[in-house]
Amino acid sequence: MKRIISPINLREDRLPPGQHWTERLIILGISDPPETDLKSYRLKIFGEVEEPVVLTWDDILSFEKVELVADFHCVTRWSCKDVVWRGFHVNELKKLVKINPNVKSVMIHSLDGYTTNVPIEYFFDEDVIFAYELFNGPIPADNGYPLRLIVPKLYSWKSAKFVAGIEFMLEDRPGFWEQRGYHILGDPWKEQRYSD
Ligand SMILES: Nc1nc2c(c(=O)[nH]1)N[C@H]1C(S)=C(S)[C@@H](COP(=O)(O)O)O[C@H]1N2
Ligand SMILES: [Mo]
Repeated sequence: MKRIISPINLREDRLPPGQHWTERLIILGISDPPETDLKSYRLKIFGEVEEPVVLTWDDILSFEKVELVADFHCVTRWSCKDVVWRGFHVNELKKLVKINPNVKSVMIHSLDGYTTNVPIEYFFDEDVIFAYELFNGPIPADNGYPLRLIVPKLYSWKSAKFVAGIEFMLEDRPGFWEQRGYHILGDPWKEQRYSD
């Protein structure tokens, strides 16, 4: 299995400004986790693509499995070191759909109604994966079962849990927290917590 260590773990200023380390992930979400049955679960890839694609859970398991080790930085100032996720790399999507070359941003849609936007250059990055395992087992319900996006270089509200849709967009558009005052990008080293 291919192993990726996020470059953020290797920075000299590994802990971003205004953050402190915690022992474990703290569960944060807009509601209780949705109930999900893998037999009926579907992942939709749509928007600015030549042909939209709908994936089953078996399709997801057929992609090359990768392991990502990455620190996790929450905008509420806690950070967790060396979290281990397993799943598939975002580049798998490029094999499935022809993406409009003018795409600027991606909106992630989740089963709890949550959305979050990620600029295309942050989305297609070396350390961005869709994870279905956390440490030694399937992702627990509270942490995003069955599938979550992990974007280590941005605050963790961008690491959407319970992912069911990936929408490619020509213009960036704010998601759930971005509409409610969170920063449109969210770089922890620039302390892009809230929009002014
Ligand atoms: N679908 C969904 N994803 C989400 C959220 C949410 O409410 N719904 N909360 C975000 C926020 S604000 C944080 S800090 C992290 C928390 O991840 P954890 O509960 O696994 O620690 O998930 C992010 N992803
Ligand atoms: Mo958060």
